[in-house]
Amino acid sequence: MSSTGSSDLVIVANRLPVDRVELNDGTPGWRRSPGGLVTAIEPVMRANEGTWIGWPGGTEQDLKPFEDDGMDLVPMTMTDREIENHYEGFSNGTLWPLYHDLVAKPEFHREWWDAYVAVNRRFAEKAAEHASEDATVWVHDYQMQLVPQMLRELRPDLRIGFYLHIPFPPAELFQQLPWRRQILEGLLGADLVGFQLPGAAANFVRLVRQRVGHKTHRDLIYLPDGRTVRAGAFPISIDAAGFEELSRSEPVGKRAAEIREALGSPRKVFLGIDRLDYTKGIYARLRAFSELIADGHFDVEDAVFVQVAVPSREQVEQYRILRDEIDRLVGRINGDLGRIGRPAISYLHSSYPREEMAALYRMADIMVVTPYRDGMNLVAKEYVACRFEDDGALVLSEFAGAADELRQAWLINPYDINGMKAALLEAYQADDRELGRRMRAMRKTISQHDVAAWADSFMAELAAVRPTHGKAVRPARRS
Ligand code: GDG
Repeated sequence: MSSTGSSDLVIVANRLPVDRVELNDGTPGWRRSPGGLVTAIEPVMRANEGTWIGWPGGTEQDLKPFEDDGMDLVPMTMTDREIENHYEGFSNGTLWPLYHDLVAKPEFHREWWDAYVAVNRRFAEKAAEHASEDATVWVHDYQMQLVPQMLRELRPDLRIGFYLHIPFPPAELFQQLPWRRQILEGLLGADLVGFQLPGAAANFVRLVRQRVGHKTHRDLIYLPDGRTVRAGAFPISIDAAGFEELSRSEPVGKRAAEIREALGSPRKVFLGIDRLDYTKGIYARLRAFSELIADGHFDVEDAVFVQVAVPSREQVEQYRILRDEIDRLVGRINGDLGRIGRPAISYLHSSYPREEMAALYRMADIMVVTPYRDGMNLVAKEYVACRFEDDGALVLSEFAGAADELRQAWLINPYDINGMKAALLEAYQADDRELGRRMRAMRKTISQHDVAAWADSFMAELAAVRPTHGKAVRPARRS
């Protein structure tokens, strides 16, 4: 077999870790995008001179591979139609709601599926072109679930890992998908299929047994061709030390104080930071907060809610509807409960630099994370990492992956508004001892399981699944 590529480690993800932007002099250039995945994978990429294959956003054609800060980046082009059918359509209109417990109704369209297959094939072909003989390829997330099998057919020499960042649904829901078997077979092209939680891995193994008919034993799947696939849980994390350092820095401390002052120095500040997504439970949490004011538990002089909603998937209709709903709710709450210069909710529809995020985490007394379903939720972990004084409260949905590790948060059911109100009030009233006890325990968890440990454990497990096959990948751990 001829291998054409030269990279021992190839990352395949829907997005590249950079965005196409216009530089100050008006020429097109690249800017590093903020997401957690880049931070997670960058160290292992550097240690192995890796190549990252992904879409830079937009429809610009003829983009050439380039190097950015020590990483080889290969931009994939997408046409308007592919963006509509693969990205907005099958990925975000079918899979996203289906995998998040049907929080919204998934749509099934055959032309969306056709585009999904075509785009996955193009990504697989590109990975096959760049991977060296016996290289490791790590494929990411729900937009790319067919890539492992397509790549395996092109390059049986490769060691292939797949990681799903979002939940993997129970069989009862997954079964609705007209292309359920193709997706399962697509994933089985990998040697290791990684999920956030053990329950998701178990859902996958059960579905493979029922729908594809392969033999399974615990977390192992035995394929007729003799290959073994492992399904496992690898809960993702954050660069905890990096966030803490940023939070401790003087400019961030100053900025945190400035924000509180600008808010009118209330006794307590509640904070929500989310992509504006219907899975995140923003509407219900703002209602719960406003009812606590309306019921007289506290006043707008005592407490304010800062909600940052980062613009997301604005071309998808359900996201536009959600934005209008939240706009209306915030307007109504502030109209009913606010006073001059004292809105109950300070609502920001925008994205911010990392430093501003750290300042927000540092100034907030109560972080409110209430998704109906979330693979992990890194915002919850980032808040904990930034609380170096062991203070601050975290109110966290049981249905976020992070709830498995952050047991000392005030855990809530986001469908239960009264339960959520009770937890918000408890967190508001908690004394320093109680806050310290909970936060110390959560900080210990986060510092022991950071993102470098996550990437290393996935890589180590991937190497262990096919020990006689593939080159060694150097670990990411920084000394
Ligand atoms: C998916 C899964 C899983 C947000 N706004 C800004 C900004 N962010 C950063 C946060 C955080 C990340 O984006 C968001 O991550 P989440 O985990 O909270 O949520 P999703 O975007 O839905 O991520 C999720 C994750 O993948 C990883 O596997 O945990 O369950 O849904 O890191 O800080 N960063 C900056 N400015 C912003 O305005 N700089």
